[in-house]
Amino acid sequence: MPKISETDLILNKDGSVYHLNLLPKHLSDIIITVGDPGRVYRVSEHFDDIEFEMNKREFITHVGTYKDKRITVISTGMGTDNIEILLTELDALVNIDLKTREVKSKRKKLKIIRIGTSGALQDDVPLDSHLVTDYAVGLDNLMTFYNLEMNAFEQEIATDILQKTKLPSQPYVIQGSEALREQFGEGMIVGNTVTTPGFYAPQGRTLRAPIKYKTLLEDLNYYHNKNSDFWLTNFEMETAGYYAMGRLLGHEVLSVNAIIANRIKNKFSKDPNKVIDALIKRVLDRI
Ligand code: R1P
Repeated sequence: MPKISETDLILNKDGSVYHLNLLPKHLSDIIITVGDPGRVYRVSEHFDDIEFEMNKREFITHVGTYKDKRITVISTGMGTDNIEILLTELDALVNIDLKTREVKSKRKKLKIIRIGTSGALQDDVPLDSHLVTDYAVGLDNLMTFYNLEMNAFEQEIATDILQKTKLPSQPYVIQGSEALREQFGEGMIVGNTVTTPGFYAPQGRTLRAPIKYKTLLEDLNYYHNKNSDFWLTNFEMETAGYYAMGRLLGHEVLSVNAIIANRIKNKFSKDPNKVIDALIKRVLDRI
């Protein structure tokens, strides 16, 4: 096995991975991730105890126990660039021998569940609902740097979206873990999530800066693949990165979303924390 160099895999003095600052012993079987670092505390306040805490940039980690189950919760900040770092370093913790810098011969599959917030792209996706992402559609450019393999259906949707909308380039389309959806998604709306490389113009918002794709919201709202009855249901900024990196590295990944805005009705939740807290509790009780 070739050794991975010191600059390809950067380790801290204590042997932990560079950005997450974690060691293999800090990972639970199912890992919860959140965007907002403050949300880590909203998850761990349900824990019976917290055995470990780490703060490094936007990556805040708490490890603790919930009803006899050990759980690691990590924040990521916003955007798929952070998700690339997260998934790569989590994978290194379990699938690379950090002492010899060699890839282990036996691969471990991680289970990762993102608890995020999101805006609805259809008027029948209610404000304050919970939505589990089936397919993610990435409008960001992360996958131009990886050899992601889409199956025939994902490829068809990717091509179709490019043809029917005025998007500048073809998105990547990728399904999340069906096994995790079975475990966590009961009672949630099943949707297809658009992941964008920004919050304002890339999600059709106009404040002061001139924007290029003035009909983006409308185009995504109207997009429909008739053969498969495929609609786009919501917007956020990480899910496609999770699903794609999960496939590239062989991990089970799921994204669940608190719908705190409806972009078609122009409505924002009166109490977003209530919707998020209910989603956190729902996930914790299904682990
Ligand atoms: C934008 O406000 C942020 O909120 C959404 C988007 O994906 C983006 O990260 O998710 P989180 O609340 O999980 O961060």
